[in-house]
This record gives sequence, structure tokens and C-alpha cells, in this order.
Amino acid sequence: MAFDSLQQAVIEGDAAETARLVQQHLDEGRPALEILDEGLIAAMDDVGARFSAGELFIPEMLVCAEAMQEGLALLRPLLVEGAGGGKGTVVMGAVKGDLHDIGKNLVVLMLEGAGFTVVDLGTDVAPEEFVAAARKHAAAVVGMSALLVTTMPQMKHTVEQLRAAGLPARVIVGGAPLTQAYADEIAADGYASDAPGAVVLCKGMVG
Ligand code: B1M
Repeated sequence: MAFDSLQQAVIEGDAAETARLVQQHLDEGRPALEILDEGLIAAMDDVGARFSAGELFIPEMLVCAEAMQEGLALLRPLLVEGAGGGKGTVVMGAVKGDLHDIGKNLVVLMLEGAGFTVVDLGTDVAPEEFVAAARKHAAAVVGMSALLVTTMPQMKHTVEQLRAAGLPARVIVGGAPLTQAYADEIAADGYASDAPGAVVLCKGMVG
């Protein structure tokens, strides 16, 4: 398969080899999004499966994440081509208790590439921090990411607090354990399974 070696480099946590192979695929004319989806993200899925199976532990998972980020750095300029702001402000963060930020960072990157101004609150963001930032920046959209089943309920708390504050921002949610059904259950305005999907959602909500 085209991206086997790249996936292997990420799984082995070999940042230099990951970067070399990403560059090689780019030089061969492979689209950045394809390298991202079929190379880097597919590798992280494999890493997660190995972690579940007890074959990898947290330190190794972190090293894999660093290798992925090294490869992503080369793709970033291509993924944000055409950026310029002006489409409206999106406040984004990983919810309270959640330190996973790779997927959230991808969403931020692609929203910026699509012309949105993004206020990135980072990880472990409490509901009241989302509310304060949405108010301060007059956000059109608040985006929340969660990778843990245990942190998903923070999305519900945040939606409730945003509504209670009377803010007009639409709310979108995403992350590996999320589903459209869960988004409906917590009365979010939208769910996307990946970063391009988040861009489509925001475009539909703003302007
Ligand atoms: Co952790 N982790 N982790 N982890 N980790 C998972 C999520 C897990 C599925 C692994 C597993 O068991 N198979 C599991 C969660 C189980 C569950 O609850 N369902 C898990 C666990 C258990 C944990 C710890 C609890 C482990 C422990 O301590 N015992 C711990 C928790 C820390 C915390 O958050 N409090 C932990 C820690 C870590 C590291 C720090 C070591 C590291 C994160 C490093 C970092 O993010 N800077 C890590 C990693 C790397 C993973 C896996 C392997 C990879 C995650 C990733 O980056 N994927 C992950 C397994 C997996 O997901 N397959 C796992 C690539 C990324 C591009 O995908 O984030 O899904 P993703 O984003 C996608 C979509 O989901 C979507 O767009 C992106 C792609 O386009 N998306 C959105 C994301 N946010 C969106 C928002 C949107 C729209 C779309 O709109 C707003």
C-alpha cells in the first residue's frame, strides 16, 4: 500500500523518517489531504488499537503523536492555503479533562484555511471558559473536541452554559467517540466526523 512505510514510521515514533516520507509523498505529487488521512491519521488509529491491546503504553503513544505532528508540520502550509480570515469567528477547544489536541488542531488549521478566524483555547477547557471566550470574541460558532468517553459529558455542560448565558453562538462537536446521535442528545447544532466536515458545518452556519 502507498502509505505503509509512512504509517510504520509513525507507529515506530520515528519523527525524522515520518517527515522524510511525508516530503517524499509530496514530491511525488500526492495530495496533502490524502497523506494526512491515509498516512498519518490511519497510523494513529493503529497506535490506538495497539494501546488498547496492551502492546503500546502512554510514553510510546506520546512519541507516536510527536512523529505525527512532525509530518503534519510539512502538510500545514498546504492545508491552510488561501487563509485570510473574515468569515466569522470560531472559538475552539478540547473539553475539560481532555488533553488530546491533534484532531482539534487539525480542525483549527482547516477552519483557518477556509477563511475563519479561530480562537484556540487549547485543551482541558472548562465550560465557563468556552462561555467567556464566546462572549468576548462574539463567536459565531463554538467548537468542542473530545476523545474520551469520560470527557464527553463536558460538552453537554458547555452547551447548557452557553444557552443559559443567552449567547447566539452555534455549537459544533467532534472527536473519535462522538456520534450524530450524541450531538442531538446534548442539543448541539452540528456534528462532524473529521476536520473537513467541521469546515462544511461552519460554512453552513455562517454567512
Ligand atoms: Co489517548 N486515548 N489517552 N492519548 N489516544 C485514545 C483517544 C483512545 C481511543 C486509545 C485507545 O484506548 N484505543 C483512548 C480513549 C478511550 C475512550 O474513552 N473511548 C485513550 C485513552 C484511554 C487515554 C488516556 C486515558 C490513557 C491513560 O492515561 N490511561 C489518556 C488521557 C489523557 C487526557 O486526555 N486526560 C490518554 C493520553 C494520550 C496521549 C497524551 C499519550 C496522546 C495525546 C497527545 C496529543 O493529543 N497531543 C494520546 C493519543 C495520541 C491517543 C490516540 C492513539 C490518537 C489520538 C489522535 O491524535 N488521533 C487515540 C486513539 C485513536 O483515536 N485512534 C487515543 C489522530 C487525530 C487526527 O484524530 O483526534 O480523532 P482525532 O480527530 C479527528 C476526528 O475525531 C475529528 O477530526 C479529526 C480528523 O480530521 N475531530 C473533530 C476531532 N475533534 C473535532 C471537533 C470537531 C469536528 C471534528 O468540531 C468541533
